[in-house]
Amino acid sequence: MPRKMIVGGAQIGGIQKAETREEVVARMMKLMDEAHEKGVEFLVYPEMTLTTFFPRFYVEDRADFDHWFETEMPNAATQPLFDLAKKYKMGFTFGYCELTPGGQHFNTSVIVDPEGGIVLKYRKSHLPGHAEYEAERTHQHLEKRYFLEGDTGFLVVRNQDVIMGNLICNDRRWPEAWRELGLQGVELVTIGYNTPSQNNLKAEEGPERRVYHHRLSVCAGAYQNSTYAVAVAKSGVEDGNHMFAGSIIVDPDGFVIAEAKGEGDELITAECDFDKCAFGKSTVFNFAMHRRPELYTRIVTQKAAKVEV
Ligand code: ING
Repeated sequence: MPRKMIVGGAQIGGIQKAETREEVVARMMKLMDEAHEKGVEFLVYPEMTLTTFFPRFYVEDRADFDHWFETEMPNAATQPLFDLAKKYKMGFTFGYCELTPGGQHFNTSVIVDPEGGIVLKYRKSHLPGHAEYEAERTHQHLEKRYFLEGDTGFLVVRNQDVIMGNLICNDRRWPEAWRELGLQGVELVTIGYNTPSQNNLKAEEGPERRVYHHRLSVCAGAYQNSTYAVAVAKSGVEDGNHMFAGSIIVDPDGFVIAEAKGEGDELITAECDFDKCAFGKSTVFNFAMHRRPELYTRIVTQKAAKVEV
């Protein structure tokens, strides 16, 4: 039985600080309606889909930003989205900011099956940026201030007969993260991201180079682990701050098979044939045949580079 499925990426244009969860969920549902019309069976939304990218703002007391977090999922604001997906028998994944009953703050994403059940919860492992206000930066990027480093590790789940795994934004730049999923046989890696167009320490670096690095990371990760990847942006302008778009669907050979044209709310789709993952996994990236973990000790024992020459 071939495992073909139309997969969608629901790129979300900027979410302004003043926008309510309900307004954002309505935008997400409009894209889900369009996805259903196009036969999409699994839909990928961005990182922090429900709110503006608030880590660009500094607050002294972190509790002042707890209103950006969700204390339960689904909740009143997101239940209509879960209900619509169940009506369409559509699986989906989206990112949101999680505040646990124990008071921990995570940058989280969930995979939801076509019956509306959460079958995987992942918490962002690699937090970019800094924890304190840094005046020399043109923009703040305070994810290390507002989130704990994720504690789930890299997880996969068999959903809709496909081995799926989540990464979030900065994770896509770390090959170790992809390989952790690859070593579990992953066939679809979904990645939501919010990536500012400017380098806040190197003003001359424009969006072109940053979009290149985004595509390079996703295409390499997909190819080197023989998996599909769907990377979806929250993009456009949020209260005057620009984030690049560039949502893409990448096949197991590392080729882009669908990409967004604009930087607003936009659906991209592609038919994925998940049996195509098998060839790379049984030849070039036959891990059992070719890997040398006994030589890779630095990768798991050493955090920083050590230069001894
Ligand atoms: N954003 C960015 C990302 O990893 C970044 C931060 C941009 C890091 C460019 C390095 C270079 O795409 C988030 N939210 O992780």
